[in-house]
Amino acid sequence: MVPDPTADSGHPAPRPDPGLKEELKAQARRLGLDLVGIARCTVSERDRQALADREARGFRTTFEERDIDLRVELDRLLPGCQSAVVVGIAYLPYRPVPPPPGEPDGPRGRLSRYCRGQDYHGVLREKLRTLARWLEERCPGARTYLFADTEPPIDRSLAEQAGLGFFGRSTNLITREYGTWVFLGGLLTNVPLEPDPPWSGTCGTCTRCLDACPTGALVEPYVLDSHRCLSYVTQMKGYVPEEFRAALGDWIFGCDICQEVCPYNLRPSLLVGDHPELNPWPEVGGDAGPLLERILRMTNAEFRSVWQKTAAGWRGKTVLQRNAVIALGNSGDPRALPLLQEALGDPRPVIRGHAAWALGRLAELRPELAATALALLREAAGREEDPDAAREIRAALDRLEGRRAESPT
Ligand code: B12
Repeated sequence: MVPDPTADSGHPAPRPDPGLKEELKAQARRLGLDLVGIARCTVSERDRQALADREARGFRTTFEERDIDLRVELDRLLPGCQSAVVVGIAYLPYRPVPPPPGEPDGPRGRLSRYCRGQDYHGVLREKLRTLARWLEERCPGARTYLFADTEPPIDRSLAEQAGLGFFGRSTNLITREYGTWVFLGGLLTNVPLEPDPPWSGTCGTCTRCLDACPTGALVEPYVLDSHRCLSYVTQMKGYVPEEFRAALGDWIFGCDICQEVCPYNLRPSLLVGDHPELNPWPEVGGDAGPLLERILRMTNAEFRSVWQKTAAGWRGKTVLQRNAVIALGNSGDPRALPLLQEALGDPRPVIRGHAAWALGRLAELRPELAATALALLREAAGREEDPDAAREIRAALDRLEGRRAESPT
């Protein structure tokens, strides 16, 4: 059945209106949307192919819509869809944020820039909803479909088509003004709007992102094996595959390595965002990052009142605490030892299991702690009843005992 573009409004489909596009863009900027461009709602065969290849190679995550047609045929989402109004909001902070005054010192974790302040989804959605209402009032018969990360459209592809930036080899969208530090979203609409020209930026011969990725997740330029990407690893539930634990270093949610090394993000002319709500919160440690001890000991109430309001909260408290345990091991800081001892007695097996690995890792980095770590692990092995946690403890013991046997006395 051919969708009826006049459906549910009672108005005829909106007609081209030459002044509308600039008015709409001005309105978007007034709302604090830093970048705005228009794309046509045509099917991109590159998108379809990229999604099919990704599926075939096992690179799709469970965070994405499975139905490829729904992701590329945009009028399935909004019948009669003519244009995509694509927006970007810059999140590189405009001022430094220190940790809360008087906070004790200790090993800290690193949060990716995208989750240090208020959850961007809410910030972006509110602005987009206001923009949608404006368009619907300004243009009788206008209908809109909002997208911002969690909906089927491929946000970066629409942003590229709308002239906001170009696909870098890291698969991140690189913008002229803010480099990659932008969140993307937009509105599909049945209003016809003149598309903007794409920006033909290029990575030239640069492969810094591919070279810097500690897990080799960028398997080819423009192709990410999502399951190797540390950003994904910090967001997965359950046991983190061992090969990624040391590579995580101090990252406890998300990873910015491929963005930090990008020359487009290192230009002196790079602009910063002016959105205080997206700036790092002191409650999550400001620019210094959160104290791992605080994460490990946080209550459900603290999780709800702080972390759940950032983009680092959606996978729950246990995932964050598991990541903090891994980071403690990687810290090489002797102050991590009593915290890991505590984690080894946690009621959740997944925390005990990672604490065992982390103790082993700490002892590897600080050989003077090996005897204590061994004693703690042997004690834990004697009382552990959960098979997965017991396997982790055994593995940590084997590695430590093996190393001690090898090392000269
Ligand atoms: C699933 C997902 C993830 C997964 C997989 C990421 C991925 N690269 O696909 C994981 C969890 C790993 C992830 C990580 C991150 N994500 Co994410 N993620 C998404 C999500 C929900 C879907 C992505 C998707 O559809 N991929 C599908 C495939 C097809 O895309 P692709 O692999 O990039 O393929 C394209 C290119 O490779 C290109 N291409 C292919 N070949 C060629 C050849 C040439 C010559 C060229 C030019 C291009 C090109 O075309 C393909 C599309 O047609 C989007 C939101 C959304 N709905 O779009 C956010 C989104 C992409 N994520 C975002 C962010 C911020 C991140 C992180 C930076 C977060 C962090 N700091 O930890 C990292 C970046 C990691 C990385 N290098 O991509 C932003 C990106 C903003 C930007 N400026 O690019 C988005 C758009 C969310 C948003 N609305 O703001 N993410």
